[in-house]
Amino acid sequence: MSKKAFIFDLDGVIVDTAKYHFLAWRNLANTLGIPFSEAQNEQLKGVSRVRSLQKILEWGNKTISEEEFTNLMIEKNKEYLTYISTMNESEILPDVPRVLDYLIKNQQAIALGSASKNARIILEKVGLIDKFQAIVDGTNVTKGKPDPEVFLIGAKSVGVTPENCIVFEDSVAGIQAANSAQMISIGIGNEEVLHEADYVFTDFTTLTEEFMNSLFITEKV
Ligand code: B16
Ligand code: MG
Repeated sequence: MSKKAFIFDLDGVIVDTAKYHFLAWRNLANTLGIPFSEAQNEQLKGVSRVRSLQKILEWGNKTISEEEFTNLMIEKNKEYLTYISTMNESEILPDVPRVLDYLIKNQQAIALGSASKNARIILEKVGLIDKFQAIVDGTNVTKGKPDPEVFLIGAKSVGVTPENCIVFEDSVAGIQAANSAQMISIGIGNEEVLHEADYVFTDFTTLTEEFMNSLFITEKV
């Protein structure tokens, strides 16, 4: 049996930081006179910080200088950091610790594959950083999801081949990234939205030990 690796996305899989991104992006958009809805925030899930601001400006039909763009990104992140500074373990999504501990008990490799440049701070805040053998985040990649780069680096960091990796993701772009990396993709969220995934679970509470056991011996075909 080949060695497996389980790669977790962060926002929407381990914690719900989308609500904090929403508050910070909405403030920024509103100061530019651009309306910003929760539906638009959905479209920014898994999308990098730079690409998110570009999309907001496109929605508002606005062009700004490079300098202003950089300043806005700094401001947005400052506000976002104030929200995440108060995070603690109560913000971990249901049954995430149960799944991580079961994988650890069964000597499985665990890695993080997130677009966020704040991933390490968040994992520290919620007390999960020690569960991960490798952390690949927005500071390690040049191409965002749906490019598979983040997951391929994750696989390499733990010494596992892509077809022996299992990715947990809540965004469509992330599922596409896992699929194009030839990894088993597991969507966490809405089945209709994440229909490209190999499997979909509403959340981790319905992910059984039997299912995890079956993943220990499955390879992507
Ligand atoms: P930051 P994930 C993503 O995290 C978020 O879903 C996305 O909304 C955010 O823009 C991106 O991280 C970058 O985050 O501004 O903290 O670098 O889902 O890939 O864990
Ligand atoms: Mg996500």
